[in-house]
Amino acid sequence: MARYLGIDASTQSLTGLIIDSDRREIVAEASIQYDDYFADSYGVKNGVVDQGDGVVNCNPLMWVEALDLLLNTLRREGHDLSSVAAVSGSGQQHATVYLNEDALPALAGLTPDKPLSSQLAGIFSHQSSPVWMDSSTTQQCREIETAIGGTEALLKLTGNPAFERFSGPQIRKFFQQEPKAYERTTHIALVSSFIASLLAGSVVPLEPGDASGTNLMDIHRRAWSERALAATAPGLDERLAPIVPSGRPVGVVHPYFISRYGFADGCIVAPFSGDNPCSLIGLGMVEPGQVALSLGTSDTLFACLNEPRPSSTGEGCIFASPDDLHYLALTCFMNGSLARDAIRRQYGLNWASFEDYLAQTNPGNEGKIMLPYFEPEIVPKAPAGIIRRGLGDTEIAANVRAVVEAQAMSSRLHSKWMGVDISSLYITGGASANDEIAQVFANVHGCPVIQGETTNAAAFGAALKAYKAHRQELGWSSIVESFQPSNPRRIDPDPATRSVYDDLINKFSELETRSNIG
Ligand code: ADP
Ligand code: XUL
Repeated sequence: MARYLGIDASTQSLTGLIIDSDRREIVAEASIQYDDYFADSYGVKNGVVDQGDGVVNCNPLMWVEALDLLLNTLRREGHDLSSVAAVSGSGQQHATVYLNEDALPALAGLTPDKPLSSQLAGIFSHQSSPVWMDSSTTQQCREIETAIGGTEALLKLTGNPAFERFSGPQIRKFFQQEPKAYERTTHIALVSSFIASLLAGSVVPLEPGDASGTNLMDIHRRAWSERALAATAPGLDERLAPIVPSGRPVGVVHPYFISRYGFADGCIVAPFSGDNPCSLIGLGMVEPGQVALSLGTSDTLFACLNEPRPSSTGEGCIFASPDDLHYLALTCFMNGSLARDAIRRQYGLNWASFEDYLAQTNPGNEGKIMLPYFEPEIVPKAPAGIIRRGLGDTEIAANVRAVVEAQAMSSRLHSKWMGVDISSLYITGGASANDEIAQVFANVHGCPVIQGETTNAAAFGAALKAYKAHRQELGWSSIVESFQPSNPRRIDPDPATRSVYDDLINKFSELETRSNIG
């Protein structure tokens, strides 16, 4: 019997998911919600600390504590970790972890009699990790683009223009604002490679899926670009572990995890990738043309591509797929669950009543529209601020519908650059369990929405990645096919809503333009 563990270190939680390759099913799923455990000790809300002025970060020691908690939980729930042949994972993309010279010996020398956090508290050269919600690096973005020869040049080299949340601009800001701490930094990891490093007890390589969210990777060679590194910060090449293929093991679990949690000696650690790249795999998208929607903290719409075809409109990102062959085109909307949650809380609702309000209101919302920028929006680029048209603040039901319709229309408008025909949408993420939300997306896109077996495709994709690393001889198609849900839930669009949304989307687009957004 072979089992594989996928760990998703996402914005709001750390999830562990175990698959059984003989039974071809998910046998365990457990999550540690950061706010439940760390609101006081690390001051997090929705998993992060919002410092104001676009600065959003998190103490990386929280993720360390969460790993012990998660593995304890899996054990307590009776899951035998000795049957896990390999572990891989996914992380919220772009966030960086800064390590000092004590990191390597501390990781290698972990002893099982103390928790990780008490042994690793001193390994950071920077006590806060900027996360993907940080938007404070506009100046660094422009500097990097200029040094490379302009936006087009960076786009051609890395597949992406400089985005505020990407790791390169964040690293440059750290180097500029805290040069002494940068000097003390021996390794810079991503959340993904950091969690993998904890498991392996050494600083492990990165893989192309998450490395492509840094503005530092040559997207064609799937290797660090010396030009991009030089444009970002001095001595960066010495501080970054190499990029290796996503499907190749990078180590075995450290004895700490064998003694404490019963992992088998020799259990493989495969490289961790980003949450969106792992969701691509978890949703079975290993062929070009398929499109998916993740309704997590952010909403992301992404497609599998043959070629790294960048967005000429500056709306999208190109990442390498962890299948080590294809690419991932992605549009990221900051105000996903963040905005739905804000509306839910504003009107004192739970998810059931939120869903009821959606069911009770008419598609098209009688023409009432909202631009729901509770936080500064990534696409279209816009400062924080809620704009309502024909919509009163006190109309609960209409506000609930307006926020979801806005998100669905925005995802339709701002995914055109991908050049793919969206004939169905696979969905994942916390809000994908909500049928009424899924129905709005199906109606607005005019295509069926397909719900998978788990709302955590990132952790599932990570577990599949672990399977692949252990069984290198297997092709990706056969791996994802063997785990295809036998009876996926499909939500069909209501054809009567087609003309409603064709009309409303024009008004929505006009409102975006008139609001000087983009
Ligand atoms: P992330 O991976 O970014 O941490 P998740 O994919 O775990 O996020 O999604 C978490 C979010 O899912 C929560 O913030 C919450 O707003 C949303 N969520 C959970 N259940 C529901 C539901 N039934 N309806 C709508 N949203 C939900
Ligand atoms: C993608 C992005 C977010 C994070 C958090 O570019 O910034 O989707 O990966 O989920």
